[in-house]
Amino acid sequence: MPAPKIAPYDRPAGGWGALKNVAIQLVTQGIPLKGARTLLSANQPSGFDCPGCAWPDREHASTFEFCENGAKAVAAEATKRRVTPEFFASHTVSELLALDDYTLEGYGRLTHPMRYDAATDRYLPIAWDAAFAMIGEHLRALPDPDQAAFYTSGRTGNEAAFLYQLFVRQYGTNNFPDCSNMCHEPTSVALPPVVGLGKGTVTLEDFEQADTLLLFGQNPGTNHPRMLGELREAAKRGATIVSINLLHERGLERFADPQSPGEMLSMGGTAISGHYVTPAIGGDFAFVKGVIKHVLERDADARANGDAALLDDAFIAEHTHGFEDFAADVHTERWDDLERAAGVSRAQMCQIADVYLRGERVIATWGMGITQHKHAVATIQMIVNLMLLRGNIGRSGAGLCPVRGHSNVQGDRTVGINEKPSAAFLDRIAKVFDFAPPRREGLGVVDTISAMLAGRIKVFIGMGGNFAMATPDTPRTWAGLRQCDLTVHVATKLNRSHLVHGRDALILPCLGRTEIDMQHGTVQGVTVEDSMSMVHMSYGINAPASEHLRSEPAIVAGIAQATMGRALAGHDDWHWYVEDYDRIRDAIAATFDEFAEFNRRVRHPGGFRLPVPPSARQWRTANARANFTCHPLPAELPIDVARRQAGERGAQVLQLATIRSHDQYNTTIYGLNDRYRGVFGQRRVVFANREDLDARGLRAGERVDIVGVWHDSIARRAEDFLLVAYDIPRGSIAAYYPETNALVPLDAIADGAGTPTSKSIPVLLEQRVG
Ligand SMILES: Nc1nc2c(c(=O)[nH]1)N[C@H]1C(S)=C(S)[C@@H](COP(=O)(O)OP(=O)(O)OC[C@H]3O[C@@H](n4cnc5c(=O)[nH]c(N)nc54)[C@H](O)[C@@H]3O)O[C@H]1N2
Ligand SMILES: Nc1nc2c(c(=O)[nH]1)N[C@H]1C(S)=C(S)[C@@H](COP(=O)(O)OP(=O)(O)OC[C@H]3O[C@@H](n4cnc5c(=O)[nH]c(N)nc54)[C@H](O)[C@@H]3O)O[C@H]1N2
Ligand SMILES: [Mo]
Repeated sequence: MPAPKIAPYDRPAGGWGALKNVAIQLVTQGIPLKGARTLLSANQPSGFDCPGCAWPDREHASTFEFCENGAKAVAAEATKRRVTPEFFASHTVSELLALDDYTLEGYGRLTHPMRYDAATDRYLPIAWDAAFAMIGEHLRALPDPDQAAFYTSGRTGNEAAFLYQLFVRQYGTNNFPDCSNMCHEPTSVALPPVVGLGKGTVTLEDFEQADTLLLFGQNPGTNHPRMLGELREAAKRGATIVSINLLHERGLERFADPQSPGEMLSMGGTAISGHYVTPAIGGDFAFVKGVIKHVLERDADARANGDAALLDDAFIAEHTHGFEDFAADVHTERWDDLERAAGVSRAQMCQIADVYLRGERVIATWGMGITQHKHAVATIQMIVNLMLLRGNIGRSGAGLCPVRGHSNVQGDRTVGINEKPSAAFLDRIAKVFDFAPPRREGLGVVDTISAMLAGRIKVFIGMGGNFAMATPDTPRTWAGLRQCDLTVHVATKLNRSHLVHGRDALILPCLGRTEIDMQHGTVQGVTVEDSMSMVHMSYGINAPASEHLRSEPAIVAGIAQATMGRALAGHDDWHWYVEDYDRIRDAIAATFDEFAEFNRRVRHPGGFRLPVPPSARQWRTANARANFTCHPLPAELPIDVARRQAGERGAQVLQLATIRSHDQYNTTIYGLNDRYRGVFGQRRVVFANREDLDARGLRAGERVDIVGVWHDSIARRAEDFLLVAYDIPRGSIAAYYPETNALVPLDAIADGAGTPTSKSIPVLLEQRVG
């Protein structure tokens, strides 16, 4: 293990470092040769969809796209290491709990279904059928199906997800907490009323044609590395790229493509962003509004001078609603207030407005830096307002691009993982499958945890993911999980959620996407939907990590059969669906018109694109128009509320953004470096502005505790972090997730979306004593 150090990084993102780190990962996972072969099948026509992220690829093309972090995700799944019954026999759960997450996942792939045994505090092997029977007994014993919650993490393919929601609805609840509740939920809430669909409107072809890109709050160099290829091409052909980010992320500044011999040899790389804006945490809302204000002012000037209008009047008149009210609302905002809330000068807002006005084809992208805030929904709608002003939605080279996280998080939602299903969808389910699905709204992630704490959720089933670590208010979440009668996790690798368990607990090991899924003697593929609504097939190529693994669809069918008996209308045996996944896809096609002829269309090379009406200027909103929305600056910013609540220590309060290091995939830690940010051999670091440290009598290199400030009296503390002086706006600090989740209050959520405000948590820094 390398000695911890802090050493600033000044080279481009990508480059030789990326190649070297892939090689290190393959060796770490014990698979240098198999791993290299596996990597070559990622996103290939007959290979698997990369489980790394949801960024689309070139039609599952035949050229290999190099991606360091995709390679890490693939290598982590193809690892040689195994967690066997012998492993569990030699460790009590209490012993395992004392280990860190990096160590837990490092033990490798789970091989057998396991059941918790309280007498020995160990997991013991259990036969699949016995495990299913145990789940069935628990579920049938509940007095009310709403006492069970069914979590989904976004790696699950469409087939498993569809079957899962069908079973759960037949069982009788809409309790579908989903990783997207913590992720792009504000996008899914913000977009439908304004453009008629909760998804992005652009394709990769639009990226090829855009002349201006506005990148809000996302770090593609780490989290969507293949996107850097698109940005590099755009920069090379002279497009203007504007990054709006709390931090100067290396990948947004300069990128050397490992597939470009020139860039690799010169060590130079391509400059990406022509403009870089660093708002204060949560300042994007005011920043975008300021940009809009200048756009409107310049347009008014142009008209007054008799010059051509700068707004797309024809588009606004024909396609939109609410412009007049919106413009009046923007007019009332004062520059002083916008500057203070944004942490960006008026001059810079005007400069970016001018860039926007020069653009003929503008794309706006956004990630977690936008969604994980109290005002996330309003911020996204403000970005839409900006785009509508010049008709930048629904024509080539322009549009909205929320950059999703998990590789099938969008698809899971599309096929029915939704705690607030529409009436139309439920009607269709009722008709196709001939049963009465529950109509009550179900629980999302945060509400599930509250319900657990109140004793109203007794059975928790997790289809992938790491609920105990990914969620807010860690000690409270753990208390909630521990009061359950039964917790079940379908997983590929050991993680902490398996150790923070209910009275009964099961770990059900499943195939990963890189593995061959054989059912009834035939190789099965699963389908996924990427961030740009492209649906395609994924076939694993590796032998399963253990002969005892089952596929996710098979596990769902097993649970459903054991719980419901032979009750499914249409086909009375759940296993029938699993014999041939085409049958599940036919059921999906019967349920959703947009999946008509699913099996035929998905076998086209590259798959097919689901309908995205706003990309053709068809607005499926209540008034059949795109809508401008008014959102005034909040009377009191979240940070000011926290300062007031902190009383005499108010002036000391900082806002914490919890972010991903380069060596992690959400709660999975691949390594202890965050190379581009200059952090090596450690994760417990907190990035802070030097002046903020000085003002608090703190110094870089000291160790601190991060302490929560919230309106309730619950003590929240994350201990022992190294202070790193960093180029970050004053008042803002950043540290890695999931270590900091203990600081995120359960009720700190995005208005209207319920997403934990993981990017804006009010905290104090306390020097550690001793
Ligand atoms: N290798 C790898 N790939 C991943 C993941 C992973 O963990 N590892 N996770 C996957 C998932 S599920 C997701 S959702 C995505 C996440 O991908 P991102 O959306 O890139 O997520 P984060 O790393 O959380 O941080 C986002 C960025 O927001 C910036 N930021 C923080 N606060 C603010 C703010 O208030 N305003 C602005 N403008 N910027 C801010 C941070 O500096 C950071 O650059 O990636 C997916 N891909
Ligand atoms: N503070 C803070 N909290 C956050 C965030 C943040 O930025 N800050 N980000 C949030 C976001 S955007 C998200 S999406 C969530 C992520 O939350 P989750 O999706 O719950 O978490 P992951 O870490 O992605 O889940 C990892 C586990 O999934 C299992 N797994 C991996 N592949 C498979 C598979 O193919 N099938 C099955 N069944 N299991 C598999 C493995 O056992 C692994 O341990 O976290 C959220 N939490
Ligand atoms: Mo995510």
